Amino acid sequence: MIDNKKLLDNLLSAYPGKSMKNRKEHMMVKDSNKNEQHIMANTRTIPGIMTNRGCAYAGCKGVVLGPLKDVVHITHGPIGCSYYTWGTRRHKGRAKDGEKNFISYAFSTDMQDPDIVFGGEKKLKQAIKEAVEIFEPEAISISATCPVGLIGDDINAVAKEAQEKYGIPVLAFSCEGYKGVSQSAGHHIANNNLMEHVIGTKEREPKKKYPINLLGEYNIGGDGFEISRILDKIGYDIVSIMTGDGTLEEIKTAHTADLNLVQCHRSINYIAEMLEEKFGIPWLKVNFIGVQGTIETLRNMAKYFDDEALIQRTEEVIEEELGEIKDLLAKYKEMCDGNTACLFVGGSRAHHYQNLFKEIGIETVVAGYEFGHRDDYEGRGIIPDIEMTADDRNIPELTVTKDEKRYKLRLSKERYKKLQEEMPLGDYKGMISEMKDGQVIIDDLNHYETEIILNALKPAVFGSGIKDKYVAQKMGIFSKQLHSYDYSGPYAGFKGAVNFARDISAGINTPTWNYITAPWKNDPQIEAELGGA
Ligand code: CFM
Ligand code: HCA
Repeated sequence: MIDNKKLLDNLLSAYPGKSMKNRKEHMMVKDSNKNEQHIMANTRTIPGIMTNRGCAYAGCKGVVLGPLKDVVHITHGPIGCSYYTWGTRRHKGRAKDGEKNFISYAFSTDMQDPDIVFGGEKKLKQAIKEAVEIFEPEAISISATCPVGLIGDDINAVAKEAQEKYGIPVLAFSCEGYKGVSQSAGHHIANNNLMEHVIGTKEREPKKKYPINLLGEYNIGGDGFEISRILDKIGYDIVSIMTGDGTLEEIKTAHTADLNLVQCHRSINYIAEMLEEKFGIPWLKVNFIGVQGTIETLRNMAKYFDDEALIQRTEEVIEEELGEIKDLLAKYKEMCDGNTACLFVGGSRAHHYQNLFKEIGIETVVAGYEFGHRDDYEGRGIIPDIEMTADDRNIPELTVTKDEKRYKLRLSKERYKKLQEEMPLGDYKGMISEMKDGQVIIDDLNHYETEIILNALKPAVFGSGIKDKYVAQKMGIFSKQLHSYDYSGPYAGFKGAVNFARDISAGINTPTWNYITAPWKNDPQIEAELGGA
């Protein structure tokens, strides 16, 4: 049995003093005997370190805005930035009757050297003109990349002029990559703008009872399709999804829902909070990853709406769905049981997927986020406002002030309090509380640390992203991309759990890994540097 404290000490010992001190604060071994355990997060990566993080532009344009299918998303910047957010995340979108869907396109101003020298606004205006003439979109978004901020192009002025000229919303996002320490700042910028300019601008007649928004679900590999299938089957009225398979038209009406479900807390907590403050809609932390998580979520939702018929229908659907998957899940569990996983994903999946891994008998021994904040690790209750780090402070204050409160909370205070005791209403517990003693949590894991950890612990599966997948696989360790799901999915909900179990059991049980010799095994110098892998 490996002593994880020693493992971390060994890993840290290779760093020069200042870096060691810095990195030490970003890692811990869970120990429930300690009163409080804290972890440093959402701070700048040490320059020179190979991080998996992306930039504010990726978080704004790529993550939050990208899935909105009826909007032409123009990247104002060099073509590489646009290319980086084009398709690889696998957020899917299907146009319903009469809807537009521009998801498969990459729109960019393709800035060149002369634009940097003489300014790029002319090019941006031309790009908007072409987009309107050729595609006739419902709306346009403009996302700024690093050079735009550096040369001072005024995308807000261009957007305003275009909006007046073409009569459609043209939204400008000042999400230059350097605006924060990671994607996280970009989420905040996107959330603020959608709240300020889109949400609440159109009314909607309810289609059924129980109107809800699904926040922080981006339909990666079709997850949102599976979740919507279940919610439709029970009878919920989905007002909007932010933003997977979503449209700006639907988001305009989001203020008409009675409950917000928050799947990825990290990327959308700002909108959830603002919707509660401004429109009185409570939010519930949900988790549609894992069978038990899905069941618990559905039960909490039914309890929230407090309707016997809904509670009964929920139980019927759970039973029916379980009946369809249980034999297959049991079969895959048998093939995976007793294995271990290391998970390193953006800001919520390294937590959410632990449940699903457990359900097929796999224990997560190391987990971490690329860009989670401390509340994603430690829970919301514990963290006071000191959490605001440089990247948060660069962003304008929330647009909702106390005087603007227009709606009453859609529950009595007493009922809200009572429900809070039974479910994560307006609350999020974070990753650490659900991990076991001795397990390791590491923030902003880098490539050096990845190699040391995988070498020492040799998990059966490493759940991570494209930047480190092949490093792991060259070491003979199966790696499943938990960002894009490689080419698979959905993994959410009931049917998704089976897809996941199938893919993981195939990956673990293939004999391929026995035929691989890590390159450093044949190179004594690298072998020594890696500490005797
Ligand atoms: Fe939320 Fe996401 Fe994630 Fe995220 Fe992302 Fe993503 Fe992710 Mo990649 S919104 S924090 S910024 S769940 S793109 S769909 S997979 S890093 S863990
Ligand atoms: C992003 C998108 C990303 C990248 C994934 C990866 C995604 O943050 O820019 O590094 O493998 O999910 O596509 O997180």
